Amino acid sequence: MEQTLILLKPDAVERQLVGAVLRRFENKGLRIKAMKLLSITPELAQQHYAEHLQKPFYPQLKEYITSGPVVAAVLEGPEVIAVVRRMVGVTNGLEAAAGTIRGDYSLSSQRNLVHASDSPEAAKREIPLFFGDT
Ligand code: FUP
Repeated sequence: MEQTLILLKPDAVERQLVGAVLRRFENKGLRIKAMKLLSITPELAQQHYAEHLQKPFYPQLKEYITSGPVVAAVLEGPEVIAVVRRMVGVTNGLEAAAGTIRGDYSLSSQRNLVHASDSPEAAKREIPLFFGDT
C-alpha cells in the first residue's frame, strides 16, 4: 500500500483547522500511519524544501514554515500520493478549485495550509526526514 507525507503547516495549526483537514483525509478512507506535532528547524526546512533553496521565495518560505508548530503525518491508501494531491489542490489558494482543501480554506500561494508529497520519490525522501526510517 502506498504512503505519502503530509504537513499541516503553521497556518493550519494557528487557524485551528487541523481537525477539519484531517477529517477530509479520514472521510476519504485514508489511514493515518504516523503523526506528530513539531517545530521545523531551519535545517529541516532546508532539507525538506531542497528543490526550492535557490528560488526567490525561499527566504520567506523558510520564515513561514519555521514560524510555528506543524503537524506531520504519514497517510496510507491506494494511490494515496495522487489522491491526496488532488484533495489538496494547486499551490495557489486563489486558483485552487472549490472543494479542494486549498480552494476552500486559502487565499495565498504561501499560506496554503498543507504540504503533500508530489511523487513516490518525494514520499520516499520526505517520510524519513520527519519519521526516521520507521
Ligand atoms: P506544492 O507542491 O503545491 O506544495 O507547491 P511547491 O512544491 O511548488 O511549493 C512549495 C511551497 O513553496 C508552497 F507550498 C508555498 C511556497 N511557494 C511560495 O511561497 N511561492 C511560490 O510562488 C511558489 C511556492
